[in-house]
Amino acid sequence: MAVRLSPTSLALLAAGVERPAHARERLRPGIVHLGIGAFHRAHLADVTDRVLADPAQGDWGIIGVSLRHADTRDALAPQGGLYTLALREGAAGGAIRERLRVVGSVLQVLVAPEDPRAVLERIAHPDTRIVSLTVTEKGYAHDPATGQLRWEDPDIQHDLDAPDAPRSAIGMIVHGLALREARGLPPVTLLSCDNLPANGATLRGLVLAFAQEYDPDLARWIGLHCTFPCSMVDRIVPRTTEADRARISASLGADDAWPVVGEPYLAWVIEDRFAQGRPAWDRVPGVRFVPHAEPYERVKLRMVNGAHSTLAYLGAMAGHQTVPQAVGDPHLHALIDRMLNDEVAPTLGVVDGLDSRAYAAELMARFANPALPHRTRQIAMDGSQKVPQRLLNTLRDRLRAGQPATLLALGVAGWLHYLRGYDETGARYEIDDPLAGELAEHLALAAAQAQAGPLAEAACLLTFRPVFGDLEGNEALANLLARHLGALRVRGVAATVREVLP
Ligand code: CS2
Repeated sequence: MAVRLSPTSLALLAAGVERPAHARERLRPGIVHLGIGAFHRAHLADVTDRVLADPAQGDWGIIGVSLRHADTRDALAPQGGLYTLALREGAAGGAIRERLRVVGSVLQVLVAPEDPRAVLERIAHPDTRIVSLTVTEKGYAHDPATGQLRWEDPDIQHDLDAPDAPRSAIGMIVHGLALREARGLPPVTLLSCDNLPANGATLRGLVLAFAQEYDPDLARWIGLHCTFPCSMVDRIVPRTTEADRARISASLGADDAWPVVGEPYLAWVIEDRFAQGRPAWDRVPGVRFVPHAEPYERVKLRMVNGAHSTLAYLGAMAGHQTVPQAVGDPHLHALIDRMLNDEVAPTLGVVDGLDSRAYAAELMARFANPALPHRTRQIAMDGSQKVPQRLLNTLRDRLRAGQPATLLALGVAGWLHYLRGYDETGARYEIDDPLAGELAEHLALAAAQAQAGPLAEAACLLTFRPVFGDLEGNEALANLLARHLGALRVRGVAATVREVLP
């Protein structure tokens, strides 16, 4: 049996595998990270690990927290927190290049449901200076259209009365900060790394709303002393498969129970507002500190994620399993290219150093990466939480300015069409979305309106407020959706795309 990846087996790994350059026993944990999934392990944890090589940075080790499941802890604990990051891309002659790097910045993983108090104590530990988050869009328990806290969320309700055993990320943060404040400890930085517009400001609004309800004095302390920098992260990180695990373990020369796989590309732009210092993350290529991250976030959400979701919905409906397959479809390729250059890029404003044409071209090449068979259905999940900032904000700007938004509307129609639960080959799938129940009811309501014509159906769809918000009643959008939905249902994705492209 092969040896397990761990601090003691590091020396035995295959030549060419990059390893942590720090003495692990000297590291101290300065960061608590909520939501230690693949995304986090492929950016913040990796970047931090590189910086830890400098002994002066040695107090920025990471304590990871899983808010739901024990699987990451169970995989990483026997490995002393070590795991492999595999960066993959296509190489000449159809070959695939894979670089392996063992990451050693994660010192421990806590599983919140098993011991929520341990997480609170970690947030309230004197060594903790940053609490970072990748909890995905739905982890914020907010209304995607307005950014307001969903008070009706059962976990939020629960957490208001459970200062010792919160379940939600927001509850965990507020109750952890309450301990800090009560103990006279200094404030911390709350760093959101999720794909939300103005993610720091959004997080701040949610934390303060919850804290205000729980204890207004605490809300005042948090508002005055803690900082919530916005950040934009860009790296494609598909879910690790069993084949990845087996292949990586074989090349490593040791078993890694849960490696992560991503693209070489990395961009991480962070507002430099930290309550108690920060790691020198910008020593790593691709990482920058800036005064305002909002313009970069807008580019990323609208270009990368807007295109990704459009490809995912239309691609999945056309029967494409993966993003490289979807973008290899000449119709979808042309659609995304036109959507990015004609409809999205003009909404971005002037962003320092951005050449939107080159950015779009690079993005298409990233999507086509043959070494990353990213599942279209993985990206398609949680549409209610993603579509507003990925497509609808852009669309809203276009419609307000009286500019065409036909292709963006096709992306939105692609999502609505996807919600029917089977693709053009007849294959069925589950709708994985926190609002799946409400959406199903609303779709049924809209379908009943369809007797009065496609426009009546589309107008009814736009009354789904958590997603469409103030776009309810927008006739231009209702017209576009009615047309696209009709075409997608009757003629399918390929014909619809052909028809909309000039
Ligand atoms: C993807 C993102 O799963 C998704 O919804 O669109 O995770 C995407 O891969 C990253 O944001 C790229 O930076």
